[in-house]
Amino acid sequence: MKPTVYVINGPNLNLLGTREPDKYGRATLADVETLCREAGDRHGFAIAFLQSNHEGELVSWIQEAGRAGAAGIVLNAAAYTHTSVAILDAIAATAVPVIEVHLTNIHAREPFRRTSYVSQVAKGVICGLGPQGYGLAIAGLAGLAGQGSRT
Ligand code: CA2
Repeated sequence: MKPTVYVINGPNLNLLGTREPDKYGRATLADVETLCREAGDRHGFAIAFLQSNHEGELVSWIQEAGRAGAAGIVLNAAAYTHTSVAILDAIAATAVPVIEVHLTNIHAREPFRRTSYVSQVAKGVICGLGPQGYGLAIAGLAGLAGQGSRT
């Protein structure tokens, strides 16, 4: 069985491609899922692609990835990136490497977006590259798995 990468998306990302295209582009979340599945195929991963508007559900999926022995988590926690100690704690408690992804460059936007609780416990961070950042994160997890590194 292929190792699984969990791709977890936070609040409002279900609206991708339908609103604010100047900021977030025209790709839908379904397009991002297709991109992730293609990257998964290239790197030998099964993909569990998830989105929720609820903080606790994101926490539960991070825990589930840990229990399942996932190869990695690609996490765009959206607005919870900047507020959620619960998500920070869930990542800190898992042995699964987390790559934080943002479509936009969070350092070039409002000052409050420069604070990321996720970055404090993520293995790596990719932002500002749009949907391709998800594919790069999956490639990065493949590189980490090749090194035998899970932390
Ligand atoms: O750039 C990113 O990926 C963000 O995680 C997106 C979040 C934002 O709060 C973060 O600071 C950066 C917002 C997601 C909202 O997604 C929408 C997509 C289309 C239309 C409206 C919202």
